[in-house]
Amino acid sequence: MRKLIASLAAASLLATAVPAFALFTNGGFETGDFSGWTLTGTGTSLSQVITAGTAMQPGQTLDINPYNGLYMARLQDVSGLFHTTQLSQTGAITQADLNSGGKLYVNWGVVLVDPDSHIGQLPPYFSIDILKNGSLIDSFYADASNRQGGGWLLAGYASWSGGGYGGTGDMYYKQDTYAYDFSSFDLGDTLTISMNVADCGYGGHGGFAFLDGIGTTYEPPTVPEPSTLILLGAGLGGLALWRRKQRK
Ligand SMILES: [Ca+2]
Repeated sequence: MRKLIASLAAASLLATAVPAFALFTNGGFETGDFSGWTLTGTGTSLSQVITAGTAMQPGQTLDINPYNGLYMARLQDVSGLFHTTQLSQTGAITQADLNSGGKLYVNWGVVLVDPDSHIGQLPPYFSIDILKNGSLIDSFYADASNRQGGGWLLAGYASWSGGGYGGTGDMYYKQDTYAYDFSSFDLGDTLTISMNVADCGYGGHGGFAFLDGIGTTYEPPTVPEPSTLILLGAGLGGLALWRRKQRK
């Protein structure tokens, strides 16, 4: 029986893992490392593949766990000092990719420190670039100035110093899914994705990004919404009350 369950589990893993990330290798970081990806920039050594047990950054109060499976990538950390870091991979479009609906998905999140201190002047940011056969074809950009785009949550308070620089301020977090329609691509065209995160341009305010579920099948991120947390809290509270009543 145990053998049967194990083989069923393995079969279902294969069934879901292969089509989800057909375009890219290790699109969910489930190898536990950056295999298949190219990591470049000045924050390379600050970046790692994290699990639910990975320690939070100093000052971070909102725990951010893998969006899909057991692992996800984190680019950079809470420190400033002008880091910029890129994670990229190039894949050739297969028939399976075209059959999948022609969209590329990225579950992303980013924490940006003190985004209002110099609005419009080199704030920390997150961006995604798409290249077709080596030429830039789409760019997505996010910074937290004035909570651009909505959906930003307070994630803690950063207080960092080093190398003659320092930065303090609220840490703002946003999680979303980026979707790119690659129906203009033909079989065999190459698609390069480059995901970038940068500290502010004055050396103080850090930015760090989370990436998971990168592929041609949408994998909903497992992120508890604040409203879900409240409902869960209410549910647990109700259960505790019911238990207390049962005991009497
Ligand atoms: Ca994952």
